Amino acid sequence: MNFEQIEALKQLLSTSKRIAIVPHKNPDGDAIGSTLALCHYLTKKGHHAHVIAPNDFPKFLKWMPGANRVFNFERHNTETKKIIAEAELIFTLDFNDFGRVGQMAESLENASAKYIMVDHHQQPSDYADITYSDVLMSSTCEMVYNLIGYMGDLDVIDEDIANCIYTGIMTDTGSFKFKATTSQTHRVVADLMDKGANNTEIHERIYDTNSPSRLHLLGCALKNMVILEEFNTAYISLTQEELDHYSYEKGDTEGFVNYGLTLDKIRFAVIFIENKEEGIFKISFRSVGNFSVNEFARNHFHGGGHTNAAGGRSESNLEETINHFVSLLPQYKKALTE
Ligand SMILES: [Mn+2]
Repeated sequence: MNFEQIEALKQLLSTSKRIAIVPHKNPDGDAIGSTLALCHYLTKKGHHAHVIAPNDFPKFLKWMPGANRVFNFERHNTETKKIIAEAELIFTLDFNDFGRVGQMAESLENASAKYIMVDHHQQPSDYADITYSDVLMSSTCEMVYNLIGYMGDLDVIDEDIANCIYTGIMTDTGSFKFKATTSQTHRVVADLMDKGANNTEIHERIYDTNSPSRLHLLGCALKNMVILEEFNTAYISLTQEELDHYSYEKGDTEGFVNYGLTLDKIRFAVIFIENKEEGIFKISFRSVGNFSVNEFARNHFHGGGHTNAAGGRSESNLEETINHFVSLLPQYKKALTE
């Protein structure tokens, strides 16, 4: 944040406000961690803050402090619309375009609140009164830590806030290994541990909570993996039938896409997951190096994200979707193989 933004935000927060805090649809660890951390912080500062998620979030995040008070827009429609309409400030975290909140977009567009965006994805929209956008940041959680610091309040960070921020940084950096992990990220994490973040426990609660059916679904996904050596690319598909067969629950396919990248030489990994209810294939793209999956997803699959991690979707059936995907690869051969 620059000096003007910091002063403007300090001014907005100088008196008690009604505040809504919103993560993107299908919130992940960073989205839930950052919104909860900010909510705890603002509440401690005397504001009336609520987290409103566009839809439900995975079970492995439900242990987080405050998670049981997160409103689900789909489930508490009337109540949440009222909170949004009456809010004086709305923080949008870990996304930068109303296209990422699904059905909630209309309520946000009609809100009279001032908007504060905190986000690390590329190409932010310009809806916010204060836009704190930095694509070099490891996570929105690291940015929330910075924001609290800009407000001069690092000493307000308690164990709950530290646990929330730690979770988002850990999940968004693939446990501190992705390129956006800086020495400063580690300094932040060190400070969070000093403030009570339970690193070992968080890791176990996120990663060591597999159900047998999830591991069997992973087995199915890995069996379905197709490797296109010519393009250093690997892709996985999962149909609704397969998901149902392995009693799929929200969050079960989290991280599956990354297995492709663990293969030697593979630089581009993709997973296509059917959602019959929405009539789409949800697609996740991952890459290593300079190949921008953000651009690939934006140009071909109605999506976007970061250089090395992005999402998209297809409304065609599996065969057409895969054929289309494979037909695109030759034009990227140079970028994928040089
Ligand atoms: Mn994030």
